[in-house]
Amino acid sequence: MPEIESADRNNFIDLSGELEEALIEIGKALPEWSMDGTFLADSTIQQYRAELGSVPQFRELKNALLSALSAEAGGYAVVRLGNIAQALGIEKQFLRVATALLAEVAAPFQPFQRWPLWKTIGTNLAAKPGMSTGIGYNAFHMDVVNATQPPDYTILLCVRPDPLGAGASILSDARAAVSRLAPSTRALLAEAAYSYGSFFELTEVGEEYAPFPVLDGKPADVGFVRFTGKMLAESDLSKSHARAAKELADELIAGQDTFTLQRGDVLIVDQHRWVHGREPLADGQHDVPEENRRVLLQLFLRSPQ
Ligand SMILES: O=C(O)CCC(=O)C(=O)O
Ligand SMILES: [Fe+2]
Repeated sequence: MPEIESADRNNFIDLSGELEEALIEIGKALPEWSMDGTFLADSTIQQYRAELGSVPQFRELKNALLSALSAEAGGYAVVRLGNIAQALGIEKQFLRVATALLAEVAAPFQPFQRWPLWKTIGTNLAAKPGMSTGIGYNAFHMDVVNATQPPDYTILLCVRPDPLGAGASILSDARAAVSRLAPSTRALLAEAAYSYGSFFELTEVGEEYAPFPVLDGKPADVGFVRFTGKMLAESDLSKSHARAAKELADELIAGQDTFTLQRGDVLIVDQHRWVHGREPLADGQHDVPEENRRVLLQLFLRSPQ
């Protein structure tokens, strides 16, 4: 399988060797971060910003990232930090560099109270295959779909891809998919008739939203396409609402981008515009020792109000 099947390469941001070298040095110098409740502390953001400000070419990287995430260009980006990961390992120093970069997009936070800022998503052979740690197809969804204020961005950092070569990421432009639907389908999706999942131990994402409309009628910079393919299988939807959701699911698949994250890749997804998911991991995971299985780290960003 080619590494990128249909993704627009402008969404993939490579760093010059010079910038990589500089960020490796910065990684060794950045202090530990502090949290202020569920958010990265403002003092840390200021400290990290000051350090990055001294790096030649950092401004260009930031501009490339913001432009890949802009409404005009798309809504997701992959920043390729593999060489920095190679030099620093994906441990504290590397995570400080990645956190510093992401803090330039919006405020890093962790709404799941029991997880650290970067939450590990490993591979669990006993998990339901379609769940985040499972080995199956993780259908298109937005994260924290059943909240009144889901995170504005979701971030997935690849620590280790599936060693058997599968588990590609899938991304789809939810706004474009909705625009291809019939008005009658859109009308059904605008009804508060959908629900999915439980809601507990969450902060800074508003209230539980159940039932919710998939289409909230708000402009793309504030509203969401509150969709998760998982509700098709797991929620009790009326026939007509289920059919409307299935039509949206099919359009999301028809327009999907597919690519396999490599070690050190940081995927940033604007949840107001794009949904994400994962192809199944390869067969044979039982023969892969646990320490070699796929691992991602996840965090979220909150845009200024
Ligand atoms: O495994 C993946 O690539 C995606 C995981 C995911 O979307 C999630 O945990 O919310
Ligand atoms: Fe997700």
